Amino acid sequence: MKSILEGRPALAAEVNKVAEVAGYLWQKGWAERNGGNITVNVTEYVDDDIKAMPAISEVKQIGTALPHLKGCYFYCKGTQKRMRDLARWPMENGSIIRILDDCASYVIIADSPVMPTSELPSHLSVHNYLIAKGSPYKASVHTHPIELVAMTHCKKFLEKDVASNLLWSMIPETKAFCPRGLGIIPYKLPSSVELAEATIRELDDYDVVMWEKHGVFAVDVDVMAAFDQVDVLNKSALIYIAAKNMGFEPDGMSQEQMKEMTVAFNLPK
Ligand code: 2HA
Ligand code: ZN
Repeated sequence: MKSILEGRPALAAEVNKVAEVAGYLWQKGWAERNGGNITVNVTEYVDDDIKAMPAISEVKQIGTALPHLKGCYFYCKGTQKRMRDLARWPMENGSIIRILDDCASYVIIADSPVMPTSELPSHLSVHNYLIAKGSPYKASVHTHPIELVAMTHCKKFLEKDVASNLLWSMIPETKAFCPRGLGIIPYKLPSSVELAEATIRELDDYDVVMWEKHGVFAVDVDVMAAFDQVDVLNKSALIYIAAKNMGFEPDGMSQEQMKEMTVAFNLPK
């Protein structure tokens, strides 16, 4: 069977980026079993032949109407699929879906009828919100980074921007490459509408939000950039832990040094 990626190098490059990131998530220990999910808005790579491709699934309901997704196409990790398998076979562990004109349902169009992630309603709600806002962001990544999740088991790190300020102060690159910091969402049932709604509200102020005692949800222009933001934050958490393991509380960069960074690199806050 011919893959939708054949003869479409730009679309193939986007899907291959998802596979590369899925491999990193597994290697980092952030993607046990089927943990985590990735969706990418690939509408810009869709040609007339793709638009004419028949559905290979029945019509599925999203569970909510998302008016800005009319005619959009997404690559989605499959439900119950493993990141480590997706890393090698992205079109067997994920699929491309078409949102139908009612904006409340979708069909799978390629390559095989792999059902999308259990977090599809929250991922698609986020994409709907990003389009409504005119954002250039096309990718969303949910994963379980060990040290960042561990931090959410401590109440002080759940207060607004306490974790952000600590993580920024561990190494200059974290503020430079994750300038909006880490939003915090108090514990909510995985896959719930409440979690999706809270995530969207928090994405107004942050590119990476932490679901307490569960994992992060990150958005950016592509899947690699979203991964990078989580990676720099978790690197900072590792530096913090390394210092604690050496037996001291790390000093952190001073507020002056952080302000100097914000001005020198023209960062948002
Ligand atoms: O898809 O991580 O939160 C597996 C998950 C759900
Ligand atoms: Zn999860």
